Amino acid sequence: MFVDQVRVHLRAGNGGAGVVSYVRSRGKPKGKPIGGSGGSGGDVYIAADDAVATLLIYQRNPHHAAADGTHGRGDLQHGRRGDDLVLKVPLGTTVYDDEGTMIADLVKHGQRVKALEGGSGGGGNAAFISSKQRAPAFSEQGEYGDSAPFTLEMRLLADAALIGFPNAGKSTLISTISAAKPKIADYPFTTLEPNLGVVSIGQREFVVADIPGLIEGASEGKGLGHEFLRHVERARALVVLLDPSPLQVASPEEQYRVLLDELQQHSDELMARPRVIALAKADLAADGMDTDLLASSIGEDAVFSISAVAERGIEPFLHAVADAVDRAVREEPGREGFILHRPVREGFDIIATPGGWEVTGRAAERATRLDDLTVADTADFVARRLDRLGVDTALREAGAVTGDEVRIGDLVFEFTEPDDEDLDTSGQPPEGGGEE
Ligand SMILES: Nc1nc2c(ncn2[C@@H]2O[C@H](COP(=O)(O)OP(=O)(O)OP(=O)(O)O)[C@@H](O)[C@H]2O)c(=O)[nH]1
Ligand SMILES: [Mg+2]
Repeated sequence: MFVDQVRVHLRAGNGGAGVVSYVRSRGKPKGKPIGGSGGSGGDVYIAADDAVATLLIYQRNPHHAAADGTHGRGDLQHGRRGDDLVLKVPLGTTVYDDEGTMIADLVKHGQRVKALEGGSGGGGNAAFISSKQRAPAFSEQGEYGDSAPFTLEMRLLADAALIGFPNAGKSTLISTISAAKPKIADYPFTTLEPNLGVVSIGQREFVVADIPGLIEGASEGKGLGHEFLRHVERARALVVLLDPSPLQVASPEEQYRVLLDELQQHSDELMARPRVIALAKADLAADGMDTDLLASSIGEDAVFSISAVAERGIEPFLHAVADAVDRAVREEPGREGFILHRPVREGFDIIATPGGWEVTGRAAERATRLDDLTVADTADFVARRLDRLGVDTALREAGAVTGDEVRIGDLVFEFTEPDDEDLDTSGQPPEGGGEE
């Protein structure tokens, strides 16, 4: 089976934690802080790689994660950064985020998009030494790495798509001109999934797609309409196969009119693609149908007469298809691919909850992820960090009053409105107040 869309669940690495550690010397229980910081978690990239042919592996195995950073240690030993995860995908893969926004179109080998950011490592107590804080007794935990589902879609580009009514002989044709061996039968809708085959003619090679048959109303979803048209969209050139068999309900002229009509209904752009028209099953028509007459009655320059079963007329027809593909490649605007760069969201949000308030956002959550909030020093430090971010002011403006419950990440505390005299401070505690 041919997989062209998968949903993967990816996770960036968590940051390692920082630690609290002090130089120990005899008689002095606490010396200089030497707790190392944690390493950051690995990022997640999605990268086009020409050694990967399909998305099949991800359908079987959709969960992937980058490595976590390791924790810091004493003696100022910092943790190691976690290895990045690089998810290799075939050239021509488009990446959608969970909201359905296309974040990248990866068409060239090595082109890649950073899908998720690893968590930062937490600072060790050595990272928090300052003039006011000579021996910080706290360290930070690592941030969680981001995680999210993504949809990968592989736009399989066939060079030419075989278009025709059900039973027109599309599968029979691809089985004679390539190694593809789809099921062939004398009833409509034998082909339910596209089959691709590589055709060699002279020095040239191209990929042909045999797709489900098309009937009147396909553009409104009749038959296998939408499936059909989705695959036609991806082809550079179109091969229209007309079936002169008396078993077809419509004449070749009528078939051509219906086919073109449906293509146009679906998208005007399809009408501009180079196309080659062939009358199939030439061995059936005893007296041979006049293809010149057919061409002029449908307003085209030429109609090829071919028989896949009798292998008649195939070679000139294939040269014409190869020419059409070449023409399409030349006219193609050249897909450069793109990667969407979005600003990292700064700041925080305040959400009213049934029990009180919740503060979300990376900076605010990070500010509270310290190691032991039961230590007074640590709690003070967190309070100052939140104040500096403007969280207190924002809560007050949102209507928080003393006694309301506030949640930030894992931390839950009671809101306290500042005393009047505190209101004119810039968020810094008064000099010498409360420290050490
Ligand atoms: N006589 C003759 N019969 C053919 C030729 N090509 C195909 N057929 C017959 O036409 C019927 C339909 O052939 P398929 O190749 O399955 O047609 P299809 O267009 O793929 O049909 P769907 O997949 O149902 O859309 C089968 O019975 C084939 O044997 C041909 O060149 N000559
Ligand atoms: Mg078929």
